[in-house]
Amino acid sequence: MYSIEAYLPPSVRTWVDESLRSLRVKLIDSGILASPSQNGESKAVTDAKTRLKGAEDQLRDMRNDQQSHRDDLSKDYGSDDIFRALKGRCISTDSAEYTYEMCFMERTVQKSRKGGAQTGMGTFTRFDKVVVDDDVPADGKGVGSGERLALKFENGQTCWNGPARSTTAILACAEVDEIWKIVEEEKCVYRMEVGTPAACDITGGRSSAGEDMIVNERKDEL
Ligand code: MAN
Repeated sequence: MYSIEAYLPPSVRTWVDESLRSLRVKLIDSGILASPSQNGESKAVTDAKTRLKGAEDQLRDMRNDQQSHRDDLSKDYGSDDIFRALKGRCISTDSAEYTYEMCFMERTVQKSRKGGAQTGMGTFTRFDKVVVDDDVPADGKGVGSGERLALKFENGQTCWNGPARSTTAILACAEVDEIWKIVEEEKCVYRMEVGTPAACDITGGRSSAGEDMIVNERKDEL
């Protein structure tokens, strides 16, 4: 093309040059030709890639959502799904220099009463059974003795020079949801005693593992 141009008079050559340049700009604008700043990719291809990336991100978010609903469904919430209704309900209490919070089937946290950041004491992993042997105080706010249902919260914030924080919340029958007591049994291993009406309804239903759920021996005492 340029070799032909060389034979053209200068004015015609300029006109041909300009026409070619404006055609090139139109092709780039309409996405047919790649602009030099687009790494050899036309605008149409770049737009399509952006849309694909957006759709992929959306799909990934939806898959994550679906997985968390599946995980939730596969967790054992006890007979009649009593515990499913409690999921996410939070109760808290002050003990020494901290406020402790337990959100049923979600997480436990420790917050300094003087303010500042909160410390994760574990996220809910499973139900467990623990055998306890305590005297019940006069106000009835104690786990008593026998086998009790417990909520395990694990993989919390790592303790300096120690394990990831974890909490065992032992449940006993009570009229209201309440944290009765919190002790740090070992460094960063916490034990909570929790009263909840949900524990009163555990009357020998079957867990998904096929084992008998715990019969709360304190039920008749109340
Ligand atoms: C914080 C709290 C305590 C814990 C120490 C460990 O002060 O989480 O409960 O024992 O860290 O360093």
